[in-house]
Amino acid sequence: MSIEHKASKQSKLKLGKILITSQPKKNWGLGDVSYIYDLPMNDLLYTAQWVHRQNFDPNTVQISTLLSIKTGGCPEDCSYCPQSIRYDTGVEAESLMSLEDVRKAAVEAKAAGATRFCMGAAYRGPKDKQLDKIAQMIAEVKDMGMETCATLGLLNESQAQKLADIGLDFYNHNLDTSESYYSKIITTRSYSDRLLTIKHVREAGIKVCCGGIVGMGESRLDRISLMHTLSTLEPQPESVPINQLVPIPGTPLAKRGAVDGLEFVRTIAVARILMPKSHVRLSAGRGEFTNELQALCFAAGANSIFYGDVLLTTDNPEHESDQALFSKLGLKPEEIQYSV
Ligand code: SAM
Ligand code: DTB
Ligand code: SF4
Repeated sequence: MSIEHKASKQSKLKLGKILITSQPKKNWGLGDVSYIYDLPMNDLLYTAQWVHRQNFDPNTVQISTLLSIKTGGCPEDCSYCPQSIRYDTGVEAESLMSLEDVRKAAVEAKAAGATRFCMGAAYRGPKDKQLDKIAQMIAEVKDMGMETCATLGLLNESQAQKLADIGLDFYNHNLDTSESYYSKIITTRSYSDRLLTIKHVREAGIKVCCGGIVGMGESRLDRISLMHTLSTLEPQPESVPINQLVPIPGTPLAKRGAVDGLEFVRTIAVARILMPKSHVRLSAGRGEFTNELQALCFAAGANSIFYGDVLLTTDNPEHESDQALFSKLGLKPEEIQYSV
């Protein structure tokens, strides 16, 4: 038996001068975000749980599965990435997968319980011919009754429209970090390039999946700034992946140590409070988390995971261990909510 999801009938919470409601707010100030981030942990977790319960069943987690449809050989210089051609990481460049192979992988993901299938390509941005092939993959996966997501790099307006026309549900394009730290991580494209792609996706009518990475050597202020930028996108992204850096030998960030687990939990809780209706996803790095840390992240408002033994090129927790964790925590997979 589970308890009533709504924590209380209160419609707001007061945190000092800041009013927390269960609805998305457009005008978060950087000072507000900083105040929330620095709250005593128990107050932060209570607030995040309160917001979460106003909007979601707290025992339900959305399940996405990733497939790298075009691996390696990417010309960009993202310092964290195993797929950049600039770093010697051992990831071989491959060509775009065939439609048949993508179909097989999607059938397996669906059988394993995924409700969203996310196709990733190591491109700066797709060429139109490549996009035509990917559009066919999206159509096939949709026909199987799964939600579709793609992450293909930069898109122009007409490319975003083409993906919308085929029925793509979500496009993932991360801001990765704060605007000021960004140039220390990537030089081959700018923060404004990223924001422009997100605008094209949004204007084409595709739902936005946008988040970042913690543990790249950024300060807490950079994490606060990233959360502020994400939460002031209008409308807020429907899906917010929070990655812990997976340090890849051969990349400039190979030697970065993970952030403290409790700092990661704070980032999740802040995302939940600022973006009350978004799915907040535990993304890369989960393989290094203990069950206890994952449980705290769910308590802080995370309600989505990547499920399956690999992410794009790196390991994810094995599906058996995720099933055991769900069982221990009494979590269940979210069903697809079709919009009409
Ligand atoms: N090439 C496309 C792009 O850059 O938008 C799509 C794929 S890219 C791999 C998607 C995201 O994965 C990146 O924006 C980054 O946030 C995340 N990512 C890549 N490598 C990572 C790593 N080593 N650790 C954590 N996150 C990583
Ligand atoms: C996101 O934010 N994380 C995912 C997905 N979006 C595409 C990718 C994580 C990649 C981790 C490194 C790898 O497996 O290559
Ligand atoms: Fe990796 Fe994407 Fe950057 Fe290419 S654009 S290096 S695939 S994160």
